[in-house]
Amino acid sequence: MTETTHHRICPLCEACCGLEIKTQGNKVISIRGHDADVFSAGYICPKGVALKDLHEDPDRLRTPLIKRDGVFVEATWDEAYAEIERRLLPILATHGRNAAGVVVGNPSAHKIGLLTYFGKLARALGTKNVFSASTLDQMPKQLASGLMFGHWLTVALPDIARTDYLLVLGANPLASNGSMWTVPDFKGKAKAMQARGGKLVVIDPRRTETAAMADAHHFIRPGADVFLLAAMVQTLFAEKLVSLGKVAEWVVGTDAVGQAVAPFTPEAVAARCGIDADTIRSLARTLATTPRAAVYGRIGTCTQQYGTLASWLIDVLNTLTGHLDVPGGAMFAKSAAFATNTTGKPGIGKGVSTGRHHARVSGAPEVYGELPITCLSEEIETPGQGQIRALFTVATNPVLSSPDGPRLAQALDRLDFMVSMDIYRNETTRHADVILPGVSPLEDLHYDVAFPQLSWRNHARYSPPVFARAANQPEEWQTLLKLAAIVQGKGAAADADALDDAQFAEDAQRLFGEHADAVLAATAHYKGPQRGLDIALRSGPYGDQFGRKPDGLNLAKVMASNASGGIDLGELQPRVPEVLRTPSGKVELAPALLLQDLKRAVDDLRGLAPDLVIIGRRDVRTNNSWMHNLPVLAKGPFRCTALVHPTDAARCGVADGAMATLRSGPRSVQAQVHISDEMMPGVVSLPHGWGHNLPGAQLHVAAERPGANLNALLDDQLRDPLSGNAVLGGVAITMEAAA
Ligand SMILES: Nc1nc2c(c(=O)[nH]1)N[C@H]1C(S)=C(S)[C@@H](COP(=O)(O)OP(=O)(O)OC[C@H]3O[C@@H](n4cnc5c(=O)[nH]c(N)nc54)[C@H](O)[C@@H]3O)O[C@H]1N2
Ligand SMILES: Nc1nc2c(c(=O)[nH]1)N[C@H]1C(S)=C(S)[C@@H](COP(=O)(O)OP(=O)(O)OC[C@H]3O[C@@H](n4cnc5c(=O)[nH]c(N)nc54)[C@H](O)[C@@H]3O)O[C@H]1N2
Ligand code: SF4
Ligand SMILES: [Mo]
Repeated sequence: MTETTHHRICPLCEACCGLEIKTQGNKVISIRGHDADVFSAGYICPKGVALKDLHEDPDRLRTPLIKRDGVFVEATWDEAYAEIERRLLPILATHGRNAAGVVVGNPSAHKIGLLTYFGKLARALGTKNVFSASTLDQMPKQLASGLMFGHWLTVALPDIARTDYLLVLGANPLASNGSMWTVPDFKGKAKAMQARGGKLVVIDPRRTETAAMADAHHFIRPGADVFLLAAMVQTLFAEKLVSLGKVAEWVVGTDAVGQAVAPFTPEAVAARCGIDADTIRSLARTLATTPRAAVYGRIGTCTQQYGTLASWLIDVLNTLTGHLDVPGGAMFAKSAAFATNTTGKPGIGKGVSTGRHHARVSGAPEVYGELPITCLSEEIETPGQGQIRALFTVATNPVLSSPDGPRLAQALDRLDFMVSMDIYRNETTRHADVILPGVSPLEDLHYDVAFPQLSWRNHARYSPPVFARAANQPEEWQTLLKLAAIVQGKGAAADADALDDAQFAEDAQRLFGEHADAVLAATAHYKGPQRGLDIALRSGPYGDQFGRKPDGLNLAKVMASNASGGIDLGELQPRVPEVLRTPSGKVELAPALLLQDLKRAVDDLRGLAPDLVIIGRRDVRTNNSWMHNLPVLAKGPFRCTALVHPTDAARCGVADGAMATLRSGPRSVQAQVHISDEMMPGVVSLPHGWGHNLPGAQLHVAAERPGANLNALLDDQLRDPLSGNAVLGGVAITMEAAA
């Protein structure tokens, strides 16, 4: 049989590496990095290779399942849709729109069909009970960026190719391959920076893989980044190091920031963050006096009670030291498609706001159209008007990925009806009444919607499917349209493609007015996400404008570049003021919401350190909660261990390799101890996404070494009040040898 070569963007993490996949018939022969890829240049990690195992995994679902008398039975797609219509519509009719909830998870960011069509289901439902993994992750960064720059995805990114100093807080890109910053081969790029004399400095309660390659590493008390960052800002003002540089005329709020951080002297914060005052001053001075420098913070700075403040102060530092929007500093990508900061009037906009509605039970404000996922259990449990009785989960496993998973598992059993779109019967989907399987990534076309907006370099790359789908398997966008049609009372027999055409006609009218017919005619040979992508590319900043700029991009051109590694659109370019979408047309350095919240941190300056706190961890061979079933990744040393500093191990009486019981309030888990001086004393690290020993899941490989569920220990009531993001680190625990 002949061998065929395909090129495909890896959908497993935010690095978006270009892969070269060789196949024979319906078998994957090999997967390696695509050397010619204009963006990732051949880089790959072990997970990319695991796409073969994912595609071939016998546990991966290929047929809809309906639960009958507590047991899942295989069903046709028509039967599954009919069951959903039969059971869901009476709930909505009796209890109203908010009786339905929807949760969407991480893999949807890596599937264009899920990402661009999930909203159609949510809108069809018309519920305010919309939740996602964003409030377990980056919502603080999105809110801070939105308030400062005007849109939720206008995020300042280190220009690593040209910088000479990179300060990293709460990120471990050597394991995670980067996040809210698409930067394949971070290690190679950081080494190149060091080779030209640049410095990498890491702030982390653990001496991580990234910290180990850094020029300096400082332990920080978990959750205390806001104090360190505010004291660095205070130092800039106190030592007259503030110099906004090129963006000065576009920044407002500098003086207000100076006043707000006045209480945060390095001496005042040193004990609170575990970093001495001299070090704090020196960090601020180096940042201010290095011409090309940037600060980057990620999940460790978001998943804490001051997540939005910490995310904001990172860009305050970038701005006050003259590093915003200049080469070698913190810059903005210019995406070829789908970026709100390339549409509408350049330089001004509506900005972002929160709290258009509130969670029924907790009163938590809506942020970016969502409520905090940590409100989900109580919204299901608490009786009254608007109680969630029916739930859709789309590519998410919150029983493992969200705090107090055991409580959520119990809540899911109280639902009247639950539908999951997923590829596994796992810890969450076992609770569903109907499971609708998604396609394997190798059977799916792809273009990244979000990540080019966060990329270290501008690019446009498209992936055709490697394999054909089974004849009866719909694409995920078609499934979402079907569900939307059912909810809207159009019936389970509605034709998804016809619904899609009607939707495009409506959107084109709104977006293109008198040119709508021409746009529809020019793109009529595509359907679904491909059509949306062609329209976005052609009307985008590099687009052919439907023929008015013949050299510009369209989908056909991006498709044609697949084998040669995509289209390079060059290094990041200065974009202020054009990138801004704030109502003032300025970089808002001192948003009122944030200054107000900073008072919380002032009150907490003398907060006491608990004796022992827990944080999370990632390993390059894992991915959140769902790749532990792939043999090529699951083999090797056991990764779900609790890293404990020797002094804490001695104090708590736990031994290396033995099991320990970790407790927080009424919750507890048992985990295997690994004693390590990588840890800051007083801090224990345990990865999340484990705990594959729950009945009713079908994950044979993962169940062999199930591990402990970190989120069984965490409290779903702990949130950053501004963004609604869960607190996943710095939570007080106790530890003892397991009985
Ligand atoms: N304690 C703690 N908890 C955390 C974190 C932490 O650091 N500490 N990190 C948080 C973060 S950053 C995130 S993003 C969340 C992630 O949490 P989730 O959004 O729950 O994502 P995953 O755990 O990756 O689970 C993905 C689900 O999607 C399914 N899936 C995979 N591929 C596909 C597909 O192609 N189609 C469909 N339909 N389904 C698919 C998988 O089977 C699985 O059920 O976890 C969060 N939880
Ligand atoms: N291999 C692998 N790659 C992944 C994932 C995965 O599960 N596995 N998940 C993907 C997802 S969904 C995401 S969101 C990204 C996340 O990407 P990263 O943000 O790089 O995530 P982590 O590797 O968890 O690194 C977070 C670091 O923060 C530190 N930390 C914890 N608390 C604090 C604190 O209070 N302050 C500071 N300064 N540091 C703290 C932790 O010790 C850890 O080293 O990774 C993505 N990539
Ligand atoms: S770093 Fe690994 S998982 Fe992430 S995109 Fe690249 S190959 Fe895939
Ligand atoms: Mo994430």
